[in-house]
Amino acid sequence: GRKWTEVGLLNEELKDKEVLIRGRVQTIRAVGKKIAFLVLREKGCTVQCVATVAPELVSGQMVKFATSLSRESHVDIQGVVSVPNVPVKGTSQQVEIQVRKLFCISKAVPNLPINIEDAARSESEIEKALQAGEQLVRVNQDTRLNYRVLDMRTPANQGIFRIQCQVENIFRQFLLSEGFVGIHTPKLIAGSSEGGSAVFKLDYKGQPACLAQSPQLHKQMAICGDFGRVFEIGPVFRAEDSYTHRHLCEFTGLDVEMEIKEHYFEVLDILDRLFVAMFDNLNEKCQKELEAIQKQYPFEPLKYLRKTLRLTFQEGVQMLKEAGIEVDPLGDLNTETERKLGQLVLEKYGTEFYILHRYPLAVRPFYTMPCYDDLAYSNSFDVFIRGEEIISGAQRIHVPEFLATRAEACGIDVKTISTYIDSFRYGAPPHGGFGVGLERVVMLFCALNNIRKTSLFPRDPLRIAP
Ligand code: ATP
Ligand code: AMO
Repeated sequence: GRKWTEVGLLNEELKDKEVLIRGRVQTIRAVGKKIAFLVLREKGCTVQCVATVAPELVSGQMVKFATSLSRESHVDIQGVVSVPNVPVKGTSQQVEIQVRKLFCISKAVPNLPINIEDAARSESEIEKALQAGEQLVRVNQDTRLNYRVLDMRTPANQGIFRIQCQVENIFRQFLLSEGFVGIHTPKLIAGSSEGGSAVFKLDYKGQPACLAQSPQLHKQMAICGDFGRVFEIGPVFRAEDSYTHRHLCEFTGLDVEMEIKEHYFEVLDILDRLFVAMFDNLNEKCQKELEAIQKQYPFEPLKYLRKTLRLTFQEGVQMLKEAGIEVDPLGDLNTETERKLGQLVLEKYGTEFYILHRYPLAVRPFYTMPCYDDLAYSNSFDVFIRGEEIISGAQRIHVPEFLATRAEACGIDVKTISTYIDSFRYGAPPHGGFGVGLERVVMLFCALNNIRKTSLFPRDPLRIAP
């Protein structure tokens, strides 16, 4: 069979070699009837191809055919690699292809709803172009999401979803190397797993049921089943009723649950090493992807410490107080005070990634273990990147009577979770864990302003298609 070379791998070492490449027509420009310049794109990488009319090379008809191709059509090009004297502007690859043969594999319609080049521009490039009097359409978020298949083709989006895959990959690899077992828990369940109202209700063959708001109950049951340490990567459903920059109705949860011997800090130790390893790996192994994202959405690399800062909730409240912001020491932080605390932590400790622990019990879910020394607080934590929450976790109550009491006190219909509570009646080890929102990790690592940018097909209160 014939062999195709990836556009991203075309370089000077292939000079004078004949290659076969497949990709999309990003742009075409004719110079008279004798030359056509065609930028071919594959997986976000681009190369300039030149078709020049010459005997035994390319016919005039072929140049005409090339210039008739619509943008985004899929083509095969056979040609010879050359190194231009002046570097090509605007392509990722620095070599050129002298076209010998050109085949159209699949045509795109001539009027695309999104122009990929426009969709790939940064805000400052758009401003500059507009000032220079260029005609261009700013591609808004809704248009991008309506035509996501086109939007996905920009280099930044290619980078974002490859990074997302790598986050998931590191999560899995790291936990496997620490003796965790990957599990899958049901997404159709009888009752709400987190309490609260943000639950999708449905009819399960005549019985009331919910879409799981988290794998919380079943990951704990796997601990009761002696798996010791488990993780899950799976969908999470939340019937959020407001439209925000960081809430989706369906997202990907990265969940961890583990036995502990003495202290919930054992969970934090795993979390700490996992995330430092993850950030190191992304910075080291995903440079190309990060650069592609940076080009469209410039951001400062995340500042994080070798050993993650741990502050108690009370210390956080005190820092806010010293900055003139009063918050309820037994209440929760809101989006604004979380952001503010993020700034204060950055100024004082030089990190944009930190753990806040010992939250007031009243603001945590029913399964959270209170602090042994002060029942107003709990063995729980949230983790923040750039002042926004990416993780929640805690030590759990493993005493069934106490668990039932707490569930009732939190207004949960204990009947709907009786099999969960019963799991603790056959001897249950002390345990704890945490849940991470995958889309939030990618959004905040790259300082993106909207979680819809890091969900391939986002589901929010206003959107269930495409
Ligand atoms: P979690 O599901 O763990 O609670 P979260 O990021 O939604 O994750 P919360 O503790 O619920 O965190 O909320 C923190 C703050 O975010 C709230 O005090 C509130 O200001 C804001 N918030 C949370 N949920 C919503 C929502 N659906 N719409 C608008 N704002 C919200
Ligand atoms: P929590 O409800 O805080 O905790 O969720 C864990 C993490 O999931 C992400 N997240 C979301 N991401 C996108 N859209 C949403 N609507 C959304 N809601 C939450 C956040 C959050 O930190 N069972 C506990 C975890 C545990 O204790 O193990 C839980 O679900 O990044």
